Amino acid sequence: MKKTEKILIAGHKGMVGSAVGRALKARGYTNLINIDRNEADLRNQQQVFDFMEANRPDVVIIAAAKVGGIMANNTYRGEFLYDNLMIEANLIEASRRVGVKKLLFLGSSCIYPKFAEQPIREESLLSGTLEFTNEPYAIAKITGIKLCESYYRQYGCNYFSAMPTNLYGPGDNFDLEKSHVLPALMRKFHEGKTTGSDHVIVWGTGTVLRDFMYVEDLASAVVFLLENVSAADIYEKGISHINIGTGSDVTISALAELVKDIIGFQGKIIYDATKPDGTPRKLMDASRLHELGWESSVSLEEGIRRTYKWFLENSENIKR
Ligand code: GFB
Repeated sequence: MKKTEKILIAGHKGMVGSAVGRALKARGYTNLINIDRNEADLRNQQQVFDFMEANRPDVVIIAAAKVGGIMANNTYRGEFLYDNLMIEANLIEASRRVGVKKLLFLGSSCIYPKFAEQPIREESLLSGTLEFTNEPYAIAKITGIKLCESYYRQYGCNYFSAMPTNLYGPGDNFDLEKSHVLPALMRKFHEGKTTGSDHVIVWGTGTVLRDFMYVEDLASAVVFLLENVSAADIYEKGISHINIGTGSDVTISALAELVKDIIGFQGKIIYDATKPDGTPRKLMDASRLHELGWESSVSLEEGIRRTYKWFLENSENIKR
């Protein structure tokens, strides 16, 4: 990929999109463009077509999506399905129409069956029932995977998908109802410490496991894939996408204890088992990406420390 390629990051303001922008700039890519909400609502096909016709990028990264934690997914089910379907369909079709040379579509580990064999290999896709709480989002992301693959098979488009594990880091959403677990715990323990609260509520039983990747690692994997992997490398292996994971997971209770210790909260942890646990485990098998030459490098403890430092430095404008 030439350093002068015009690269569109759809979702450039989000945690993933902004980290990818930083990683591309650090690698010397100078021709990055964005698509702002006031230029086009990504759910509006004509507005996306008009933007792409006018800007004609060489490369497109789809990091734009309606995202959230388990509660948001289970509450806004219609929006999670409709918005994500429209965003991906408009961007992928518009890219084809204007001849985008390479497109990378990002999804999530929730695309896999609730009880997929662990660690989860790419071949497990569509092999079983999805987790109910995030089924709409999962179906939208699976459709995006299949759209990229179908455009490769029908039109020869160099479009493929990567499925990251649970992500966290600078720029995350810290809204206590809509966010993912790690930012939610960070905010809860921080506020508990500053207010002198004697306890913090953690949702669920704390027994389920998650594989957490620091978003700067994810951004590094995205740049690696853009520079070293083509759609043919994926589809000719008989898979429809490639996993991005750290290779290790922790229980939610171990995560809570780690965040609590790093922040220095002295109170108790109380588990609210009336809240859903979701999928019992989502450990990604990232061996294919490792074989291609990429490994994650930021440990969970280091990632939490960096995120908390960012949280303290940006507390006045974090998304709450
Ligand atoms: O991160 P999270 O919301 O999403 O929840 P998923 C992970 C686990 O943490 C669940 C527990 O068992 C939650 O019950 N948890 C404990 C909490 N305390 C909290 C809290 O205060 N807030 C939140 N949010 N969780 C998402 C999917 O599933 O994973 C998305 O719904 C996406 O679509 C994302 O795929 C990566 O990991 O369960």
